[in-house]
Amino acid sequence: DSAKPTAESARQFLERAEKELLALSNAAGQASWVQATYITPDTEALAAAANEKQIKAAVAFAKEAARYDGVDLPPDQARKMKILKTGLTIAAPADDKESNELTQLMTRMESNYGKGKYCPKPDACQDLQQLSRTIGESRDPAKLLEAWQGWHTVPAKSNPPLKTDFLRYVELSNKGAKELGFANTGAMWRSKYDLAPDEFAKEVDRLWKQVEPLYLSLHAYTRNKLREKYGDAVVPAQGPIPAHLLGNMWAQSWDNLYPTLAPPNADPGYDLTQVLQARKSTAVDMVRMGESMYVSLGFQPLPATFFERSLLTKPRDRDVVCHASAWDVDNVDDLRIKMCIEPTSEDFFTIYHELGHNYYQRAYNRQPFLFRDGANDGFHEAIGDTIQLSITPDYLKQIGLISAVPDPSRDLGLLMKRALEKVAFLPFGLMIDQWRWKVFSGEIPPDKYNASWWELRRKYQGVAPPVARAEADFDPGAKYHVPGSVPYTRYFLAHILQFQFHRALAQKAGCDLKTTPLHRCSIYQNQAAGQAYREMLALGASKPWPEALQILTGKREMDATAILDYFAPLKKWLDEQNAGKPVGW
Ligand code: X8Z
Ligand code: ZN
Repeated sequence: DSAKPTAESARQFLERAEKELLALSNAAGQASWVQATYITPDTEALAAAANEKQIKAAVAFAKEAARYDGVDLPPDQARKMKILKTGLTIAAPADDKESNELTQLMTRMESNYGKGKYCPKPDACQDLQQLSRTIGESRDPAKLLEAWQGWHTVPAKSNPPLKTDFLRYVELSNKGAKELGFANTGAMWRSKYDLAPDEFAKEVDRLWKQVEPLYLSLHAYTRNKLREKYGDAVVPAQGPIPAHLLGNMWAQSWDNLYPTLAPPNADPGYDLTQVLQARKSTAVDMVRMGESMYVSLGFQPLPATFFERSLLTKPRDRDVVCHASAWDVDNVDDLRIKMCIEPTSEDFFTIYHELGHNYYQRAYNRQPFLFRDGANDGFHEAIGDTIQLSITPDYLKQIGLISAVPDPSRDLGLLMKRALEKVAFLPFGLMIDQWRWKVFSGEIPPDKYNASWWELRRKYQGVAPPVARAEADFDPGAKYHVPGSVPYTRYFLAHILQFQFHRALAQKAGCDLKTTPLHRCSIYQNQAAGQAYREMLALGASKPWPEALQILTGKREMDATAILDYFAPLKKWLDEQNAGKPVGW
């Protein structure tokens, strides 16, 4: 209607929007759950239809919210309007045919990724889990190369080829974003951080500059060790490291290389994978350990439905999207995780990550619907990772997984293991959206997608493809979040934030940071730390993230000094090892 918007009509509008969006979110959650855990043409169609309804409604409400620009509203209502206008990760064009096409091809991209297999022979297919095991465990360069190349054939072999769908996705989602007043989908993604989009991009650069020297030290040390192992012909003295040698399909975390890179006379004191396998721990056992950690901090046990409805192991008779995720299907307490758990250290840590999402979702479930979200998406990704940092040798001894805590004089090993996981990740966490932002803006045209992907991999990570690549390869499509349309800068932010959160919680837990280094402090069983954490989590998205950060840490800025302090002893040691050797590429 043409009536002039008022504070009262704003209130009524928000009430209607929250009610409708909640119902549509629940319906889309149910349909997407079935699609991701039982991939068939039918579940794909059902999920696409439910997502289309939700996205169309969200776009319509975003447009309607803009009518209240300039109307003086109470702070909560103004914040809800802002969330309505900037909260989408995908905007469908108003045209019905186009919104239909976009939501269908998005669902198809995710399903195709989930179904992806490398089949050297027709009856000898390997899925991502099997190929990842080879990349993580084998030290035979030929086997590593085959597993790497094998998985990287999946995007081009999908039906239709992933790049075909992706191109159209870029086009249609940009059209939708423009209809909402954004320059493109990337600009929309950058608009959610209570900062102007280019200010946010600058903030990300600033944080990267803070941590880059630490990454360079780790990279140089790793390159030297890999040269010793594989020789000059495989690993160059000065150049980037071939991406198939780093123990992970995307070279995003290098902790599988720990045995090769361990400092002498150092020792984390345990190999969690061996411990879990020796104990024959099941997926449920591992989830229960994670749950107990949260319960020890004063969180409530997971609801019974969590164990009835979650997908915890890979079904043998059907395709599923194995990439781990956490869900709150009714936006209240229908918490679930979807994960193909194996008894490994990596999966043990990922469970703590996923449960962080679930405990955040539950903590903010009494907020109005539009505030049932993280303070920003980096917070959401950091909640469980922070708890991972409390998985210390003392904690593992207390829960009975190891019998003795190694002497602190051997702690370089612990730090190295964590750095291979967390520090190695930083440039990867950054580069994916550096690529996508430029793809959405058109600065990277379709005929340069793969070449610019590798330019950025080289620029930020200092890694190179192990064999020549061509534009017919669509290597970005080999990483879940690209076909899954999940923004990635969140993980970079999370890797900075989790150390800030951990430092603040450690102080609240009474760790004396003058005598106990940050990496030895666990908040396990500490009520004060748990209480402080829950206070921040319960805010959800109701306040701008700097306020949530201030409540926990006393500071309003994201700040890399916490991660730098954490790894300072390792940095010193790495620089000694690197003395006189090339650093960088
Ligand atoms: O995707 C994830 C989680 C689900 S939100 C398993 N992560 C990123 C990845 O695997 O690429 C966690 C760390 C980075
Ligand atoms: Zn996550």
